[in-house]
Formats: sequence, C-alpha cells, structure tokens
Amino acid sequence: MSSFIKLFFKITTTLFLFVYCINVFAEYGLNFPEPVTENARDIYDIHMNTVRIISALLVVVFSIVIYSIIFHRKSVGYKADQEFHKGVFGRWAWVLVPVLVLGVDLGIAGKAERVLENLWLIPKDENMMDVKVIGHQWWWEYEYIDHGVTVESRYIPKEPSDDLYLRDVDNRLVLPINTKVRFLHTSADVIHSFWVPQLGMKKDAIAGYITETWADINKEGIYRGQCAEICGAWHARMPIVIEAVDQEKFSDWVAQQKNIMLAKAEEASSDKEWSMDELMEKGRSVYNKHCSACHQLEGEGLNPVFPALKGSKIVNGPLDEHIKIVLEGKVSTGMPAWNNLLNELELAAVITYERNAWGNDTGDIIQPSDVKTSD
Ligand code: HEC
Ligand SMILES: [Cu+2]
Repeated sequence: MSSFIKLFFKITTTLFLFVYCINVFAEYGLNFPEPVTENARDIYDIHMNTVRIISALLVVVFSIVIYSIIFHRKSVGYKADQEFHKGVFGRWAWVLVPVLVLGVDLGIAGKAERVLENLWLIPKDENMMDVKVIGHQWWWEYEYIDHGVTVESRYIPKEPSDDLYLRDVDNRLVLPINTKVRFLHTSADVIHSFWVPQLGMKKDAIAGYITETWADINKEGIYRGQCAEICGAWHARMPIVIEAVDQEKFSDWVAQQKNIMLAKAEEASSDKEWSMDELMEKGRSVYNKHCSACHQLEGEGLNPVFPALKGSKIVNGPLDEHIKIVLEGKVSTGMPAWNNLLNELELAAVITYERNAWGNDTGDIIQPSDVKTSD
C-alpha cells in the first residue's frame, strides 16, 4: 500500500511543479501571446495565477477522490463512517469550504476589477498621442491626429499555407514605444472591432460614435490583431498590424509619410500628359483600393446591389456621363461622390482604367484636366 501512495504523491507533486513553473518557458506557444503593455501584462498575470490556483485545487480534490476510490472500497471491507456529521470537521466543512472558495474567487475578481479600471480610464498625460482608428468594409484607416498623417491599411492576399495568411497588411500602424497612445475608435459603415491581444484591448468601432482605448507599448516589435466583429463578406480580410518602434524611428517614419503625401499632391497638380500605361497602372491601384469592395476586382459587380462595370453602358458609353457618376455619386445608393475623396489624377486614372479593363476597350485616355473641366 505505502509504495503505491508514494508513487501517487510523486506524480502529483511533479504535475504541480510543472504547472507552477510553466511561466519560466520563454516561448508562449501554448499560452497567450506575450503581453507588451502593462495592462496586457496584468491581464496575463491574472490568467496565470488563476490557472495556478485551479491546478492546485484540481490536484487536492482529485487526490482525495482517487485515494477514496482506492482505499474506501466496499471490497476491501471499508466501513462508512456513520458519525462523520457529528464531528467538528463534519459540522463546519460545509461552511468553511465555500467560504474559502469564495475568498479565492473574490481575490481574483478584485484584482480583475482594478485592471479593468486601468484599461477603461484614459490616463491624463501631456504627451498623449491620439490616433483615430476608422473601420471600413474592409480595411482600416489610421489618422495620426497630432501629426497630420493618414494611413490606409489593407490586407495582402497570401496562400493559406503561408504563416501570415490573412494576417499581413500593406501599411502598418506604426507607433512609438514608451508613449501613451489614445485610440479613438469609429466606423465608416457597419460595426467593426479593433482587437490586438498583445496590447490587452479590444473595442467596437461604431459609426457615429467615438470610443476610446489606450496603450503604452513597452517593447519594439510587430503585433498582429484582427477585426473582431463580423462585418460582412470580407470580415476575415481586415487584419491589424502594429509596428512598435523607438521615438527616433517614429519621427523618421512620420517625416517619410509627409513626403509621400506631398509628392502625391504635387504629382496630381502637375500639367503633365499621362500615358495610357501610366494611367492604367495608377487606375488599377485606385480601383482595387476604393472601388473593388463593391464593384468587385474583375468589375463583375455584385447582383443586384452593385452594378457590373465590365460591359456597363455607362462605362462604355459617353465619357461625360461616366465622369459625372464617379464625381458626383448617386444619391441614396451606395455609390459615393468621389470628387472630394480622390484627387484629379486618381479620378482620371480610375476612369481610364474602368474604360479599358476587363474587356472594356473604349481606348479612351482621360487626363486630370478632363476631370477638372467637367467638374
Ligand atoms: C459602397 C459601394 C460602392 C463603391 C465603393 C463604389 N461604387 Fe460605384 N456604384 C455603386 C452603386 C450602388 C452603383 C449604382 C448606382 C445606381 O443605382 O445607379 C454604382 C454605380 C457606378 C457606376 C455606374 C455603373 C452603371 O453601369 O450604372 C460607375 C461608373 C461607378 N459606380 C464607378 C465607381 C468607381 C470609379 C468607384 C471607385 C472610385 C466606385 N464606383 C466605388 C456602389 C459603389
Ligand atoms: Cu470589420
């Protein structure tokens, strides 16, 4: 008998130590991803402590149960204790055990409440940086309010076998480390949700509302998240990629973004005559970015709401009408007025593209000045 008990306790202590020491492993492969803000760290610690407590309870309870099953069997002649409820333990266990359990529960809940408060209360800080995060069907827009920079972030198609399948974007949300960043969440259409586990926060993005979260990232790196509110057919294709860098790299990045924006504006206002190839190339990227969500990548549309542009009467008909609907949109349909959303070069390019892509072959070349005159 005693050798059996010894073995049993050896196994349970090993199990207990294993669970207790699990956080010495640097690779969190089986656990939550590594937290990179204080709040995320707190959440992680609550999780780990809870797992430790429940593992210990599991071992204690199961030890008693298994011991009892083996040694209190009827076949070994064990006689049930008929006086158990009359002893001190029998009388008080029913009170003490629940009180102990409740105490442990409240201990966990108390800590959780404090962490939740830290998450919800946006700290007051002079150097707080504001980023407006706008959910779109199906991409994210990041507006760096303090820097005058806007980033459009769209997923990059990959093979399902790729590690970054549905997890990679063209433009990342670049943020400085050791800086409090306030995120202002809203949506341009349906409800989306901004979720980056390693930052310990998730918030719905609702059109017409602004909600807040904040993060103070303490480690450089790339942190991935996803839209966490089902928002239509391409819900799975709006990943979030945050690149956390030091202050210096962040300033460089901001300067670089401003240059890109300047160059774009300059290019659009130049009097250059654009070639068909140049317009088609620019047009494709404008189209895929801004139009394909509704009219689809191959211009085939989405019946019955979004008309096909491939073979469309307007797209293959008189130029004036085509320009008009793109610039002014169509009231009370989903078609937006693009004249305030795109510059003249982008408008000329996307119209040229529509008139010459997917088998539409009008051969028309539209210059930025054409869009201007008809405006
Ligand atoms: C949010 C959805 C949406 C987006 C994005 C969108 N459109 Fe449209 N578009 C529509 C709808 C809806 C119509 C149909 C309007 C109507 O009822 O006449 C339409 C109609 C058109 C038409 C007329 C086609 C026809 O045969 O009636 C053209 C041309 C067009 N869009 C071009 C564009 C271009 C260029 C872009 C991108 C810069 C774009 N659209 C982006 C929804 C959209
Ligand atoms: Cu979404």
